[in-house]
This record gives sequence, C-alpha cells and structure tokens, in this order.
Amino acid sequence: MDLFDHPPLDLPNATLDYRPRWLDVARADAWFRQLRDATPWEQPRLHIHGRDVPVPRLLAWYGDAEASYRYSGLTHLPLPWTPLLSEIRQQVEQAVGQRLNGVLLNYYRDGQDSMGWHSDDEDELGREPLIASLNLGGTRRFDLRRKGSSRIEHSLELEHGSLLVMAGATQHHWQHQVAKTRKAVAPRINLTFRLIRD
Ligand SMILES: O=C(O)CCC(=O)C(=O)O
Ligand SMILES: [Mn+2]
Repeated sequence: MDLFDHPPLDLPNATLDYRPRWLDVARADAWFRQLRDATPWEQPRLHIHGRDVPVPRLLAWYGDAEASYRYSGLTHLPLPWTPLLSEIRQQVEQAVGQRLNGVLLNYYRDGQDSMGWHSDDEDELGREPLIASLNLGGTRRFDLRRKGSSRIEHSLELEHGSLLVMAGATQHHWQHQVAKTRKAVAPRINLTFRLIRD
C-alpha cells in the first residue's frame, strides 16, 4: 500500500481503509453502465409508524444460496450471481483477502436518494464483519459518527472507482450515512460486499 496515496483513516475503535482509484476509470464507467441497465432494481416500502414509506434509493441483493439477508426490516433471498457480479466479487475478495458471499447494490438516482444512519451489525454478519464497499458513478459524502452521538466526526467523499473497506470493531462503535444533498450529483451505484454466516 502506498501510504502517501491513501493514508489509513485513524478513528478510534475503527478499522477503515479508503482506496481511491481502486479501479481505472474505463472499467468503472463500464461497470456502472452495465449494473445500472441490467439490475432488476427494487424500491421496497418500509412500514414506519403506521405509514408505508418507500426506501429512498433502489436496491438489489445478490449472493450464494445460503446468504439470505435482512435489511429494511425484510428478509431478502439472494438473486444468483451474474457473470459481471462474480467477476467483481472475485476482484474484491482478492483485494481484501477474505471470502464474501453476498452483495447489496444501492442505486442513488440523485441527491434526494440517501441512506440513513445505521451500523452493519446484524447478527448474521458476525462479530467483527468486514464490509467492502465499491463506489461507481457520482461522488457522495459518507459520514461517520460514534454510536450514541449525533455529531459527525469524519466524512469521506466516496469517488468513482474507489473501494472503502470497513473491518474490525467499526460496526460496533460507529454509524454511517449517505445524506441527501441539494448539490447536483450524478447517479451513483454502491456495492457493499459482505460475508453472511449461517
Ligand atoms: O452507499 C454507501 O456508500 C453506503 C452503503 C451502506 O452503508 C450499506 O449498504 O450498508
Ligand atoms: Mn452500511
């Protein structure tokens, strides 16, 4: 790793590694277009305080057959890997040195699409999950705050072709979000690769 290119982020009780330009632009462009056009995007509705509210982005969940996953209060059976997603998974597994059996695709169509504060700390991810998050398309700001605090302590601009790896105790102590923005932002696809344990 080139320390001057991307120094490790030094937050207490977190293991975060941001790798800008992990992919070359031509490949990132091609993957973005193919995923945008070929993914069976869904917009599940959440039942919150007696109201049906659509999730503010589009989603798809792919994985090995055993990798069913709960998010947004719903259990999702994985779609089978496409050739492109298998190829991406292989490269990501190689980059992080760990097997990964599922990927959540998030499509943020514009600045009004978002993801609220949360930790990826579901039981099926195990105690210290490694989550590898690949960013394609428009740059969006990724905020971090400590659990129990409302103050944003660190923000990262997640750029086209970058890989953000979260590991160790990060999910135990920190929450993250991708907030809505009034800035003009290009459409963005984020892929978070995970290992679902059974
Ligand atoms: O879009 C992002 O960068 C965040 C995605 C995320 O936090 C998740 O899928 O759990
Ligand atoms: Mn997350």
